[in-house]
Amino acid sequence: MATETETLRSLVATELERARDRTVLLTEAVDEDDLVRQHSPLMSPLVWDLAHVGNQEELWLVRDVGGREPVRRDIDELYDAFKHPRGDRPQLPLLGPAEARRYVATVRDKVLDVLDHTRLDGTPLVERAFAFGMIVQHEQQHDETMLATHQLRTGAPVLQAPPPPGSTTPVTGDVLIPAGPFTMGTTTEPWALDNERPAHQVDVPAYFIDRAPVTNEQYAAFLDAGGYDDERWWSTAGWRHRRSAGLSAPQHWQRDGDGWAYTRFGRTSRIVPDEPVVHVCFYEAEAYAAWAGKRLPTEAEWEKAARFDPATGRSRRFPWGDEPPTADQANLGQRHLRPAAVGAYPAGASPSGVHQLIGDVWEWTSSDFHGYPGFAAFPYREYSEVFFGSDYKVLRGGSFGTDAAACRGTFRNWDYPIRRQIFSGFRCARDA
Ligand code: AVJ
Ligand code: FE
Repeated sequence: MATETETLRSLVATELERARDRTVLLTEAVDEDDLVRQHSPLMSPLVWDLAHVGNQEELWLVRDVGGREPVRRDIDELYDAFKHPRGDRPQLPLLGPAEARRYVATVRDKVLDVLDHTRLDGTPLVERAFAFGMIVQHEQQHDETMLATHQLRTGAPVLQAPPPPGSTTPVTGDVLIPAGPFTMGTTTEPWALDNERPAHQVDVPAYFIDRAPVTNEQYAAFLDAGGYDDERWWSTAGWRHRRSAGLSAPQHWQRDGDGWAYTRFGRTSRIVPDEPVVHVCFYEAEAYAAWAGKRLPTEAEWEKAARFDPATGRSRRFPWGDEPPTADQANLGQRHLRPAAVGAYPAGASPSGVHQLIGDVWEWTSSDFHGYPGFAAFPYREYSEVFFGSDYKVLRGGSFGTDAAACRGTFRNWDYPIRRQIFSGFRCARDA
C-alpha cells in the first residue's frame, strides 16, 4: 500500500516531468540560432531560460535539500537573474544549446534521486515537498515566459494547438458583491509561495465586478471612440507613457480595413470579438476602465469575487471549489494558444457568478505589490520581497499560458505598469 509520502513523491515526479516536457517543447520548436538569439530586449534568449531553470533546480534541490556536491558551481553567476539584466544576457558566455540540455538533464537525474531519499517533512523547506513544488512552479513560470518570447519572435509559426472551446453561455454585465469580511491569502496551501501567505481577514466594502474579462470588441470600441487620443481617460503617468511609447492599440494589433487584425505566434487574423483582450499594459487597462465609467478592481476585490463562498463564509482554493482545475473549468497550461471566448467556461464560475477568473488572461488589478500582514520572506527574499513597493502592479488569475501548478485563487503575479509582453488583460469593477 502506498504511504502518503510515496503518493507525494510520485506527484512531485509527475509534476517535474510535466514541466520538463513543456520546456522541451518550447525549446525544441525552434532552431539553434533562434534559441541563442534575443527576440526582444525585454526577454532572455531561450537558452538562458533553459539553463536558468536547471540552475535554480540545482541550487535548491541538489545542493540545499539534497546536500549533494554542486554540478556546475562555475555557472551560478551567469544564471543569477539579479546579476545580469535580460538585455545583457545574450552577450554572456552562456552554455550553448547542447550543453544546456545536458546540464538540465544531469541536474534532473540527481533531483529524482534526492526525491527518493528525502523525508518530506521536518523542516519548512521540505514539508509536504514545498521546495520541489517551488521548483516545479519556477520551471512552469519560465515556460510561460518562454511562451511570451515565442509571441515576440518573428518568422514562420512553430507552435500549434487546437482552438479553445467556444462560448456556450451568455455572460454580460457585473455582479454586486455585498460588503463584508473574507479570508484573503492562505496559510495551509502546501505549495503557496511566500507572498500568498498568511491567510488574513479583509473587510471589503460593497462593489460591482464584471462577470467576464473585457473583450476585443469592447476594447475596440474604446479605440474607435478615440480613447487613445483623449487625455481625460488616462492617469498622469499613463498619459505620459501613452505618448512617449506612442501606444495606439494593444501590442500586436494592426489596422485591417475598418477593423483590427492581430498576430499571434506568427499567424495573423482578424481579432475575435468575444475573446478577452490580451497584451495591454496597466495604463491601457486603467484608461479603458475610466472611459467605461468604471475602474480596475483592487486585488482584494478580485480575490473575494474569485474565492468567497457566501453560503459558507469560507474562501475556496479556486472559484469552482477546492479541487484542481479540469479542462472544462479553466483555460490553462498552453493547451490552447489563445484565450477562450467569454462564456466558454460556465463550469469554472465562482459562487458569485463571476466567470473566467482563472486562466485565459492575467488580470491587472489597481493594487501595488506588497506583503500581507505577517509576511515572512521564504525561502529567499529575491522571489517576492525585493519587488514590494509602488513600482509594480499585481495581476491575478493566470493566462492560457499559465500551468495549473503555478495558478490558484491566491496566486499573485506582478509587473511594471508599462509591460504588455505578458498575456495580460483585465476586467472592470465599480463602487456600489
Ligand atoms: C512572478 C512571474 C514575476 O518571472 O519574474 C521566475 C517569477 N521568479 N524566476 C518572474 C520568477 C524567479 C516571476 N514572476
Ligand atoms: Fe527564475
